[in-house]
Amino acid sequence: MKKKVLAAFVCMAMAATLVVGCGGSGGSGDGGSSDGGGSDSGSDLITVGFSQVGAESDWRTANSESMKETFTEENGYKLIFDDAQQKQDNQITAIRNFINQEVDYILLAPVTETGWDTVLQEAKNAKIPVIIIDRMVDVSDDSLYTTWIGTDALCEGRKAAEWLNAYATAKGWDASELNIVDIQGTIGSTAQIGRTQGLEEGVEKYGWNLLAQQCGEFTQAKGQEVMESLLKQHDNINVVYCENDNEAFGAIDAIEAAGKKVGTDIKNGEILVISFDTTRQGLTDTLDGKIVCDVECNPLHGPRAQELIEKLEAGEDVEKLNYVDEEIFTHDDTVASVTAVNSMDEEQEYAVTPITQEIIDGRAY
Ligand code: GYE
Repeated sequence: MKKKVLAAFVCMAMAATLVVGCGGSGGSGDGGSSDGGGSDSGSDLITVGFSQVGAESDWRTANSESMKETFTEENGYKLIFDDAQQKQDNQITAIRNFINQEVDYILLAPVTETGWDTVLQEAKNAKIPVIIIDRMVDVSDDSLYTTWIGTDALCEGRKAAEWLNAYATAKGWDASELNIVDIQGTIGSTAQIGRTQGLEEGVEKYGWNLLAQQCGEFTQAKGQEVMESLLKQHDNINVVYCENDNEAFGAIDAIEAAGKKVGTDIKNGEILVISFDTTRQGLTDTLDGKIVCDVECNPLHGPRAQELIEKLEAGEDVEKLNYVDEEIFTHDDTVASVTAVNSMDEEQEYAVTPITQEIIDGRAY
């Protein structure tokens, strides 16, 4: 499988030409539902049913906004948006509704990887192309979906682990001194599977102590609850690996409420926080030193999904897997770059960027 990077500016350029690009490409139908946003007066809108995981995190909110801003009537689309509230059953029901409504495309951001074969076979039988967004699906037959766009969660985890090793080495910390807890994301989601694996590989490779792994469901509330209980069980935690920013916000609150400090001075009792997503708040916490390393995961998939649909409408081939390029941001400049292997088994060097207010101000989410 080949890697294809969809740079945001290319998508923006595509978006600018969209009105011309998709006019008149109606496909199999306009959909029957009226819950997707306004009147569908024209007959040439492309109807897109999007089954979203939920609204568990700031990342997810930015992702939903990106999709809603992209698939507008002005852009030639009718969007039927369904929030599944983190439940796969709700997603399966939504997909069946989209099939009944004869949408032109089904977009699915799957909560977990498994359990999709039956309903995606139904979509295939109805000849509706399915585009998987963000997390992946693990299906027995790859032809059950047309294409996927999202993040390389395993590579993100490896970047974080390699950064931790480089940081610890630079600080002169012995691997055996690192006592890590892992607040995991929704179990069985691509983001959790990849980020957990990246950490576990680091533990295996470098000999850190992994004290505990517990699910924080990618939410701030659960991240806080889990961290509170972990602090009660272990008095020697000096690294918290949070599998998204919202969990990190909760974990930081729990650490501070317990009278401890977050930061890099682990020899004097501070707890070093690692996170993923690089939301504005996450990066603000990175600037403040509350999070020391935040690995980017970009949620702005609307224009990228739109570009894929335009190609399909034009009868062009699209790559099966479309990974988005992502960066690493840190509080300080101790580590300049890390080398990690991505999901296509390519070893790459990734720059590590010390965060600035300018970078935060320039971010869309
Ligand atoms: O990191 C998290 C969200 O699947 C990549 O889901 C996504 C993850 C993201 O809830 O914040």
